[in-house]
Parts: sequence; structure tokens; C-alpha cells
Amino acid sequence: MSLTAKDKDAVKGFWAKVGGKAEAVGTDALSRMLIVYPQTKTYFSHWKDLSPGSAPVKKHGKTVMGGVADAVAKIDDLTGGLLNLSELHAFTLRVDPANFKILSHNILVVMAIMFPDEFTPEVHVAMDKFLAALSRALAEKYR
Ligand code: HNI
Repeated sequence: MSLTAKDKDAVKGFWAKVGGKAEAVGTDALSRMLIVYPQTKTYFSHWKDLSPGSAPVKKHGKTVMGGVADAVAKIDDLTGGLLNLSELHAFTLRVDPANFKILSHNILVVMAIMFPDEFTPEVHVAMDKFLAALSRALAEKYR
């Protein structure tokens, strides 16, 4: 189900409001993923401390949301725009693409908690579709 112009506007409008807190969102979403889906820890075993809010989790939470911000900027061509990131996750990191949906789910949960007023049902469906399209673009090189 592709993103409509209305979805894209909703994503960009919401991101303009919350983008400044991307590091906090990323840190909480990553912390939740590692706790709620402990199998994802295997990809980060080289980190010293995987506990919620730890330095590596904070740093990577910011990195991941930098990737999301990049995807918002490339919302009209996610597959092309995220090609390098897809290659990195597929070939170098060998991340099972099922995990993209898992992290996306946690990002939605955190956004709903942190921005109750801005996270309207319309924004919810647009962000859900956007993160699904982002996950699909990241899974592109697995085919
Ligand atoms: Ni992901 C590195 C973005 C999902 C495991 N990841 C990155 C980087 C970005 C990024 C950006 C840094 C690339 C670089 O160094 O140039 N990752 C994203 C985005 C999503 C995502 C936008 C989906 C919303 N990554 C995942 C998932 C996992 C994952 C679901 C595993 C469960 N990513 C990694 C690992 C690294 C990584 C591992 C390298 C971390 C490190 O220590 O360098």
C-alpha cells in the first residue's frame, strides 16, 4: 500500500514537530526493542552495555533516527535513497529483515507516548505506512 500525498504531508508535518527529539525517540525505541525482543541483542553483542539508555544504545538510537530523518527527506524515493543502507544491513550486518518491522513498531510506540497530542490517528496511519515503506526499502537488497 503506497504512501499517498496526504500520508507524505502528515509524515513531514509530524517530523517537523518531533525531529528535534529524534535522539530521545531513538534511544527509547532501541531500548524497548532490546528488552521486548531480546533476540535482537545478537546484532549488538560487540557493545559493552546493552541496558536501556546506555551510552552505546543512546549513540545508536541517534544514528538510527538519523536514518529515519534521511528517509523522510527521501520519502519520494525510499528504495533508491536507502540503497546503501539496505546493502549495509543485508550484506555487512546480515540483519534479518523481520527485525525492521520490530524496530518500526517500537518507534511508533515511543512516538505515541512522547507526542500524545501530535500523534493523531491520521499521523498514526501515515507514520505506520511510512515506517513500513522504510522497512521494505531496507529489505530491498535481500531479494
Ligand atoms: Ni540499523 C547501523 C539505520 C534497523 C542493526 N542502522 C545503522 C546505521 C544506520 C541505521 C543509519 C549506521 C550506518 C553507518 O554506520 O553508516 N537501522 C537503521 C534504520 C533502521 C534500522 C533506519 C530501521 C528503522 N538496524 C536495524 C535493525 C537492526 C539494526 C532492526 C537489528 C535488529 N544497524 C544495526 C547494526 C548496525 C546498524 C548492528 C551497526 C551498529 C554498530 O555498532 O556500528
